[in-house]
Amino acid sequence: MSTELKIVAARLHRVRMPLVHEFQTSSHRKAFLDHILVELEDASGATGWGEIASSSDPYYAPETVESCWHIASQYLLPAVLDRPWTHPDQLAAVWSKVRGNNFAKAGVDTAAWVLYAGANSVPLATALGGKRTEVVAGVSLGIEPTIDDLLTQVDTQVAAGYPRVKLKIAPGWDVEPVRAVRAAYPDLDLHVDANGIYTADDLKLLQELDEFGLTMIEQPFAPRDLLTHARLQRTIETPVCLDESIETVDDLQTALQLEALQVLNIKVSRMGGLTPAREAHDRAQAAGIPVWCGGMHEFGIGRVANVALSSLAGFTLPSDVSASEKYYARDVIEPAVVAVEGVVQVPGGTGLGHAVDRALIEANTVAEFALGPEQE
Ligand code: OSB
Ligand code: MG
Repeated sequence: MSTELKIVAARLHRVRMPLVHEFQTSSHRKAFLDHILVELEDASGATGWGEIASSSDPYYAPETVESCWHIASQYLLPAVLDRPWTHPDQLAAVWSKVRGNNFAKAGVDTAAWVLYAGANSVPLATALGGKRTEVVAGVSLGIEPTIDDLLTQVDTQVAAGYPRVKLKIAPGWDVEPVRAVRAAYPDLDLHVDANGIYTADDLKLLQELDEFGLTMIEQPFAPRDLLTHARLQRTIETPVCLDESIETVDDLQTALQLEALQVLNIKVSRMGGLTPAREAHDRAQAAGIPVWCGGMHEFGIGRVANVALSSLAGFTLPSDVSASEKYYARDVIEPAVVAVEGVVQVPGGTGLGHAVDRALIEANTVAEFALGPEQE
């Protein structure tokens, strides 16, 4: 695959989509999301789409929609314009001097991979080296007003066929909701995600979760606090999973060395794109650490990229690639992502493998930015 590509126009679309069900984590509550869709156009007129799935607020990661807009429009898009390339790795090298800002990079990187897969007439998953034709999806459930509300949510998702349920936890919403869900579903593949809200003072409380046979405890402590993650892991059977702690492949190497994790959540956004996400997968696989693909409530474009990534061999645990309809009444791609009994098909069409619904994107666009011939 060595087709030469050159991006001649690049556009950002800030798109606002209402969520079908409000979502609450340990830090915030959301009714709609603004994501930035990245559209790269090459000299042949073909386009590749990517998604910058940053939260509006800097609570999950330091980035915001505004910071991503700034970085993508002022640094990333100008860097890739009018530069010949044959593989997305070469573009990732171009913006490597921009530190951090992984969500912004991820959207541009994904668009480049989609363009690359399309130009070489292969599905995105194949371009990445994925072999699976279907991936198992799990659902992530936010903090609910009451345990009864949570049980209703679990009932709905289990009835829909999802084989794995993850519960967001936070102080005051941890052992009791987990006990209730476990009592209702003794055999369910269940895990919890704290988004880094606990501290070393909470070790005892987290150890109490060990009795529920959880598949993992995800990111109990602050992102940089690898030592406390390692300390918890030494005292419990339940695997510790890292999410926010791992922003680079170097972070992963450090965490592996410290034995701070037994499972890795790979998010395309958090790692800065499919290029570093794939590298993290390779390192984890070499270290014998199972991985799964985390989500950021992606619209269809980012969601399909997550599905493609999850087709790699090391993604042996269910990924956060639930159906579009769990979050959005209508998605920006056609057809939407569907899950049947918790299983999502890896698209077999070239490039993204789904059509992009431009009319819906235009109808929901709140800001646009463009670079290219028509702007000069
Ligand atoms: O930690 O996985 C997380 C959403 C926003 C911020 C952080 C997280 C999440 C999710 C999303 O859990 C799950 C999904 O996209 O299906
Ligand atoms: Mg998480």
